[in-house]
Amino acid sequence: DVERSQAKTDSLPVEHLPHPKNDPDSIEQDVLSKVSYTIGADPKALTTKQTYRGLAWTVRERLIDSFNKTQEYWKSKDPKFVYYLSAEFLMGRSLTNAVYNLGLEGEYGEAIRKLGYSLEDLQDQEQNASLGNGGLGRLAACFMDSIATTDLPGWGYGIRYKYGMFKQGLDKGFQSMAPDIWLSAGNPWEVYRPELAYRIGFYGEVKDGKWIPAESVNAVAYDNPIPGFGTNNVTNLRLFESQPVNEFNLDFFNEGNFDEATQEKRRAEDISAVLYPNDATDYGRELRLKQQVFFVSAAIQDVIARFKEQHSDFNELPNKAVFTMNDTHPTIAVAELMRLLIDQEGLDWDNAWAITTKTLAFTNHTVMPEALEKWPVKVMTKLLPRHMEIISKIDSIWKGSLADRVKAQIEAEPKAEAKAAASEESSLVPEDTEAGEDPVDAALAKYGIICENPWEKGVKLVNMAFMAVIGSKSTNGVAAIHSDIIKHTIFKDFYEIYPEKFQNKTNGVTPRRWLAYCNPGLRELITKTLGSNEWIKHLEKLSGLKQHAEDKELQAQWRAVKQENKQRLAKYIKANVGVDVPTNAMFDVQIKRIHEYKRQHLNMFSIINRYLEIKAASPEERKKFVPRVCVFGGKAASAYYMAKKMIRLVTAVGEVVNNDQEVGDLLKVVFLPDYNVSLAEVIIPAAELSHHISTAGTEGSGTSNMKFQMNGCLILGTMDGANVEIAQEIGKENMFVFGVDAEDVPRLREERKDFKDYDPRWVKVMDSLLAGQFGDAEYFQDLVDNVNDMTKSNDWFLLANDFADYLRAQKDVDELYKDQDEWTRRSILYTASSGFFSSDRCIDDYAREIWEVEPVAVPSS
Ligand code: H2P
Repeated sequence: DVERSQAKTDSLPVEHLPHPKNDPDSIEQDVLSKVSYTIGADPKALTTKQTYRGLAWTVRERLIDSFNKTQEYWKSKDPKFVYYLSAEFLMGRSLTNAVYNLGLEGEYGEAIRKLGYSLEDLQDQEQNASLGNGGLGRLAACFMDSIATTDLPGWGYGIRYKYGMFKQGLDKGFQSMAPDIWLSAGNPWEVYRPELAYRIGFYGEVKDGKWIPAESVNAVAYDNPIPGFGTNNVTNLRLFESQPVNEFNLDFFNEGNFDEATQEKRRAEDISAVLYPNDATDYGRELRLKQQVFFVSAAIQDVIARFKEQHSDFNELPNKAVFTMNDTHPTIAVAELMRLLIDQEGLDWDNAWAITTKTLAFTNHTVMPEALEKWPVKVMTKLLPRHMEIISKIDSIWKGSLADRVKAQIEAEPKAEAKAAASEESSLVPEDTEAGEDPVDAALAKYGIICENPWEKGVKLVNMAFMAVIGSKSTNGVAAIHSDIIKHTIFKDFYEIYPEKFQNKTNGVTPRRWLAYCNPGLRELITKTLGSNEWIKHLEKLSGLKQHAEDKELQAQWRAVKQENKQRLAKYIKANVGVDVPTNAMFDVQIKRIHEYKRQHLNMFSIINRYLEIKAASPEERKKFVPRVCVFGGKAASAYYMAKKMIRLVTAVGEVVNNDQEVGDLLKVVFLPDYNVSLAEVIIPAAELSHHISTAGTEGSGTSNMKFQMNGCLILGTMDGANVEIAQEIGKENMFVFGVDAEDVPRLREERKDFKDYDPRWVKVMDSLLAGQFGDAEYFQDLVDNVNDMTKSNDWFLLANDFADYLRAQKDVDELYKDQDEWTRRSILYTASSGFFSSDRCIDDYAREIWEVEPVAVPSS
């Protein structure tokens, strides 16, 4: 077997391979060599792009060098690993991050200078790896950085989407979408592993307990080395590409049947083509499920294959591996791990179940119903017949135990009392059991994995989140308030049965990318003030800044850094959307996925109000306004009608306001298209005020709030998600807090039908929109109706309710901004209090309290 035979390397000096040298001259030589022999360019006439590519290949070599050593060392130690399963990894660019994390910024800086460039020039040539949508994917990327930095044996697993999610543009102010062709110039940050291919089956039938898929693809691996900071460890993000088993049908082709000749290839490639294909069609929905089982199966097969290299007893698996299911997308892992253990490894059901429930962990990131996936049993049975069998069995065992519990409860308490006690904590008997309905049936209908679709009678669904809770060893939320909410709402009864399974892990972000590298001015100032750069790895050390917060000299330097960052952003705005923005104005930002619960439209309504107030003011009064530049960024999901309208609202208002001579520099409104990691790295350091204004109880955590905080940007927010903990760290009085509390939301929603208490300013804003002051009144009609017309909708996210208090908070912001010393003192305090929100802290919490994985640092050789 030639393919499997080993090359005769015994006599070769493999130990003495020429490891790359890291002095500037060697790096420069290396770049020229890569440019010539890898890129094939003429080193005497290099373009910036070619120089970037050559340089990136040199960094890649250094990464791989440490990557190989790390993997080899880990193999020799055989520690327990965490595997992070995620449909999204929003990595952004790699160059700067890799050079700095490898600790080679000085050497590379000099080598690049000799070539006539700066690191910034070259990094701008790199395409963003936008394999994610928003916070969920960026959190996964931050976690990879922290897993590597804190020396944890841990890998990420996901999909190598060929076209990312989509590239967002603006077409006459409306969102336009195009494929994100991010791989067009090749990708030096990945290592293709054609020899690592796993077979993934779909459709077909189960005969005598054996699944015979009707369609199969290969999941082929690409490794993305992830360097830690201040360590030798370089870990791995393994992404899979879907490839056909049979690439090309020559017979069809020769018959002139060209389409069919490549049909299998196209169907296979669809699976790893785009993130979140539009799920408005049946094929789109099925494709999403295919994607999920595709990467989950490949990942688990891969882990089992490596496990078997060193072990033969599967009872050892939970001591060697733990999988985190990042939200519901990877939750098919419960059925897939069961299937592989039973069908391929020959374990019996009970043994497989015991292993599965010790090896999987589940993180819930949101209570939004659209993200709590429920797959129709019909779709699941067609696409994954064997999985469906397993799920049905899990469900029936679960329902059996649930029925026993309910019966026991009913027997323990007389009926009337059982009903009364059903209200809060201690009963599985559903509160809303209808008269005559059997309480056991009612409980099973409510908490079963397989349940009836409430909107379509007779249609059965698989509740993936319920399966995840039942099939894993722990379930956690991503901020204290969110973890509490899920225990009392979506997973209430599971919490009652398994209180010990539920945990909180407040999110964090990596201070490398989100402070040290994106804000070099502040990095230098912090390091100078603290006398060391240890804070980059131990973020809690930032608290040392507190004692300097009132130092006038530091405040002046702090402001100077912010001013420089504002200028950089102003330049970007001018270059990309053509608007001149004054850099003496307050830079006021809201950047995140566009969604009604995140309430970008609430922000817009307050901007319209500001505009109307400026217009109504006399020239003398206008001088009192604090000038603002309002910046928005974020994508609307392809099938999300209202979110697209929210984008148009920003651009429509911008078109009027930015061209109004009377308003001049007092107000500018810009929407920056194609918001991504690199753009965030420009916006966040420049921001002075940021909005985190979701209706209380709706945002899982938020992570941009943490990034803004680290960069000394003040926060205007509701008591929601991690805002609550940020307020605790900085002192609530230092944050601009407004809006109702989460516990009041259900009641207020009930009362909405009778809401009449509209603030007069709200009425004016709505009227201005409906009168067409910002163009096309008809287009904005349903956006307005949704929040303003209780006969048509009920303002579910409580905009009208929170509006007046929001304006009050905005006023506080303006007043404080006039006192620049106090503003800067708070800004310093924000940064100083951000230590808790490092993803290093968060990962450490996961490692100790859920994963039970310990650091294994590669020693320096
Ligand atoms: C989600 C939540 C955020 C959370 C993030 C990471 C799904 O991200 O909504 O509140 O911080 O996961 O846990 P996003 O909305 O940004 O896509």
